[in-house]
Amino acid sequence: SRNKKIESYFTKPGVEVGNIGLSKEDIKTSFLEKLFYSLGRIPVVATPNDLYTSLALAVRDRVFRKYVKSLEQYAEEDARGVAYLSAEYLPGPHLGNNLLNLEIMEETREALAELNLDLEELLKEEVEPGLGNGGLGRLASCYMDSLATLGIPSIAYGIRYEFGIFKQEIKEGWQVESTDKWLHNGNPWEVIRPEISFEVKFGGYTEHTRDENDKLHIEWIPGSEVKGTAYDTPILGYQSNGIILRLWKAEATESFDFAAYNLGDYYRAVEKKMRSENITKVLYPNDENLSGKELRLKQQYFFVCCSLQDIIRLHLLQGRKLESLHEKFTIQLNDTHPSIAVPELMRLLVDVYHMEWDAAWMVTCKTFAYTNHTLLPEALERWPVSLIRNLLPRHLEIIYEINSRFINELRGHNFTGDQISRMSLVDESGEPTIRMAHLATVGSYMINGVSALHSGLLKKQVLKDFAELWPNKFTNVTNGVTHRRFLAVSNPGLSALLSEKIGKDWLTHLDKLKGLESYSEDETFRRKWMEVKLENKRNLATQIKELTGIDINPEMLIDVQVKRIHEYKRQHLKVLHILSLYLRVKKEKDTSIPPTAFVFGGKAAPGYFMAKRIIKLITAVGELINNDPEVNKILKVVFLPNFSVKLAQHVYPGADLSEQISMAGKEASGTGNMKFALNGALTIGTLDGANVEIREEVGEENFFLFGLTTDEVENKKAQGYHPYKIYAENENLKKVMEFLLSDELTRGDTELFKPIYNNLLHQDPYLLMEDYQSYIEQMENVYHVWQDREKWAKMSILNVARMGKFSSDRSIQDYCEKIWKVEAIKV
Ligand code: Z16
Repeated sequence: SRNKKIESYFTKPGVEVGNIGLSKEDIKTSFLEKLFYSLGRIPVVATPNDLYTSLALAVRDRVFRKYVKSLEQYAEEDARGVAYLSAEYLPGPHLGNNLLNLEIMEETREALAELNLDLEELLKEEVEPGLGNGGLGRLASCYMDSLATLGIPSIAYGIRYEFGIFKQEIKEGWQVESTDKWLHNGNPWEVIRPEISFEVKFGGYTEHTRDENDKLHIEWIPGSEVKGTAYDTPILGYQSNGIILRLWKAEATESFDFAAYNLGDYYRAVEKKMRSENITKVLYPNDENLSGKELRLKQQYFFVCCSLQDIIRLHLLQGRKLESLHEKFTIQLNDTHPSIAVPELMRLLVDVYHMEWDAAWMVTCKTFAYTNHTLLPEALERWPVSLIRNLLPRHLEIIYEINSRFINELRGHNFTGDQISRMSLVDESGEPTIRMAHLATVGSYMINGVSALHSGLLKKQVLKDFAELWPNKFTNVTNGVTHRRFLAVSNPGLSALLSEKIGKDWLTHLDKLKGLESYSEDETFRRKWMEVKLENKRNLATQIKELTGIDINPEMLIDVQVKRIHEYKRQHLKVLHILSLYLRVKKEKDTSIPPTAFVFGGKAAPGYFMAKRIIKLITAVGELINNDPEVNKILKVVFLPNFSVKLAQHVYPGADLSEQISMAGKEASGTGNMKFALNGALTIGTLDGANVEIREEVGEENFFLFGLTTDEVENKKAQGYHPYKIYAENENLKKVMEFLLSDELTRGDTELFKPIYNNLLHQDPYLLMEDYQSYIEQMENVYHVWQDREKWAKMSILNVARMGKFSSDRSIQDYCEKIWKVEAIKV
């Protein structure tokens, strides 16, 4: 009887429980009900957070209504589905997005206005979940948006960090970190599922025994246990389905508490509890770098273990056999962070469910698919064998078993000893470590990179031997972004203009933007286009003023680089360019440079010395320029503190120029590049990551290209690269470099930028010296085009018109077709 449809629970056909109508009156009533009966508040004493929470709860009811319908449909059709495993998510604020997806933005605005409340003010109240570092976490959230919109049966699993990515403040020009207390005001979007909880074991040892039939039984006797409890957040698609983001929080298990209580050791029990909860306390703030810390491995295993138990529970709940797991579920590994899932699934199948090894292995490597997000050697995960032995002794045995079978297979294929030791899951060149990318590759049925260039390099570099062994296991899925959040929600001005010209279909079919192309020749349309941009620039200038106190004239060229601070991304190359302009204005009294505001934003990993220096360099250049009346009419330099999804939504719409200037071969894809172009910014960039494909789509005449290609970089390095020589032979570059050590910039602290100076002159691993001249020249070309605003507007329109490919809807469709073989079920 619990199997009946949602509708049949309601007394009158077509009537649903609760007030979940979508009219202005419904929303108003719901909002007040939440304020009175969920929060126990009246308007005169309600805080802004009370008002925001009431609205969020009212909206959440409507989101859940959509979600339960999707759930019912997915269950009924017994469909094949996707489980997405990611250690990071960056959903951004939920409220605005949900209002868009429910199509009640205007109704809500009016409902609140009738109560003398301003929707914009309430939207500002939301604190976003910063449960990721950057691109990888944001990509996972874009994919959830598209999975939901397209109606792909799916669930996303991750970690409910109590503290997300640190909050960044700038003090005396330096980055200062503080903890991100995102749950401080409560979280109206999540629902705790106390009964969806699983035990996770750590440490101890294994016992191998043989039964009377000489069959081997292996038991893992753990040293400790924790419990993971599910917290669900519904993520709604546009006009359609919803899916769940299920995040695990670590707690103490009852059994361990109980044992300690019995001994009368209350404090020891409480301490255990605290130690258990530590596992999900805080996100590791490193992107593209390893921490190598035990707690990080614990986090990875913890969420993987809970998620796999949950997947198996869901599978068995439908009355299916474990032998068919891979037919009903495909599990996507977002980088190697969840790759311990490979031995964990083997352990569950073999040790817990008593499947034979071969059968279990067949299921396992037909279940997983692995996405690689980087080629940077320092970012490729390796865990010391000793650490795994201590924390996960059974998993180490399983990894060794997988490896020995794999190596036997290689011997059968006549691989050389060299090749075999290169491909082994165990790196024995130094302290023995497990190469997690190899583990993920061996345990997966498909492996993909995140742009055409990156997928190609993956097969040529990091996984070369594997690509030769299994050519058909490798593919590319170019990243995409959700244009609903990053255009429809964050740029209402441009969205309205688009819809006015080509209708609203672009919200679900971004290709429809193609219809805009012909309007690039229409002068009145161009004027409207420029007006919308100017309005967005005013908005950004207001944000900048609020956050930094710096005045920006919205008419200036707004030139933006926002992304994690990393040497390979070359924020300091941008600084060298700014200094070259500064010297021209200051020393040569050159007044021909078009007024430009250079805007930076992004976090540096707290332990990354050079990245933190680069922030100080940016802010020092800003201090110098912004306070110099001879220069500050022409140039401004801004460092936006605490870059986040919320802030990003103000930044992309207001940008004229997008800086995508990483050294070729280093940025796997980039996704900011797509968000800028989608909002009408032109790009100056290298042939790196998805820049290559963006340029292909928008046309080379609409893209400012500079710098060496991947091949040229490789050759240059092979021949022996001498940055000092380039410096010595380029007068202009020399002056700019020397200025890094000048009193004007360092205010007498001569050591301040020496680390950057010395690094560039003598190592320069990311070829700033090499690419400097071509960057400066291409920036001159940017200025040349900028002087002709009509031409700039044309290029801007064509950029937007040709961005269809970079919707995450297309990426998810690619995953479905090339990898998952999953079909949409629309409600
Ligand atoms: C990350 O954000 C990325 C790679 C990685 O190994 C770790 C983290 Cl935290 C980024 C890539 O740097 C970027 O190029 C790419 O667009 C993004 O992942 C999504 O694929």
